[in-house]
Parts: sequence; structure tokens; C-alpha cells
Amino acid sequence: MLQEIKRLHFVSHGDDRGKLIALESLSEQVPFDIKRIYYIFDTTPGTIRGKHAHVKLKQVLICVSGYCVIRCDLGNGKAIDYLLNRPDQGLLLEGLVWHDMLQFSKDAVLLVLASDHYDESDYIRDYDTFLKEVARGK
Ligand code: T46
Repeated sequence: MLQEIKRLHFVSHGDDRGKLIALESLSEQVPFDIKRIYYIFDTTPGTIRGKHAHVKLKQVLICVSGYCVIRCDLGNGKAIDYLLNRPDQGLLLEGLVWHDMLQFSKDAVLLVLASDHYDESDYIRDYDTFLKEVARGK
């Protein structure tokens, strides 16, 4: 069973006008066909979002403005915090990764590229079910 969390570094095209980052489907940075884009902003201070894992969905998370923390848990009792605070960095989540998003700065805009359309049946929102699915996949 594949469970992947990977930090991504994007090439920035800069000149005296500023910077530009281009991301394409099925590239090294985005190893899937992008079917959906959504973004999270105006987050209530202190809030924790996420609290779920996906069964099939692959996603690249990019904090294009401000910062936030992505707390990832592979079901082994060790949660790891990834700070996203640069538009030229991303985080690839693939397979069963329980994730929370927290510590959003006031100006945070978290952009997400997703491999599929929205489907609530792909979410595991119960932590014990998540642990059972991880154990089943081993
Ligand atoms: C994830 C993390 C990183 C839609 O109608 N379409 C969509 O594409 C999405 C993503 C959400 N929604 C609706 C469903 C809920 O009524 O927007 C509402 C908030 O969604 P949710 O509570 O799932 O949001 P987060 O921030 O907890 O999680 C989101 C994504 O849903 C999830 O896939 O991995 O961001």
C-alpha cells in the first residue's frame, strides 16, 4: 500500500517584473492529472481543518500566500508537521495520510491541486476506521 508525503520544490521563473511558477499535470511536481483545484482562505484564527484521510485522491498542497501547518499521520502513531510558507514549495499527499491543516496565518491562502472531482465517499473521517484501513493495507 502506497502512503506518500513528499515535499516539492517548484522552479520559479523570475525577472525584473517578478516571479511566475507554472505547474502542469503529469509532471515531476504534479504526478497526476489535475481534475480539480480549490483553495482555503479567510481561516478562522485557531481553527483546525482536515481531520480526515482520502482513499484514492492524490493532492498537492501549496500555501501561495502566508503560512500554515499540515500535520500528517500515516497511522504509525507519529504525526509530522510540515510548514508551508512559500509559494515555491508544495506537499504531495498520496494514499492513506490522515491530515490536519492548522496554524493558518491571517493572510494564508492554501491552494490544492487534486487528482479527482469532489467525492465525499473518498473521505475517511473517523480515525479508528483510518487505522483499520492502514492495518488492512499492510
Ligand atoms: C483535503 C483538505 C486539504 C466541495 O463542495 N467541493 C470540494 O471540492 C471541497 C474540497 C469541499 N467542498 C465542500 C464540502 C464541505 O461542505 O466544502 C466544505 C468544506 O470541506 P471540508 O470540510 O472537507 O474542508 P477541509 O478544509 O477540512 O478539507 C479540504 C478538502 O475537503 C480535503 O479533501 O484534503 O482540504
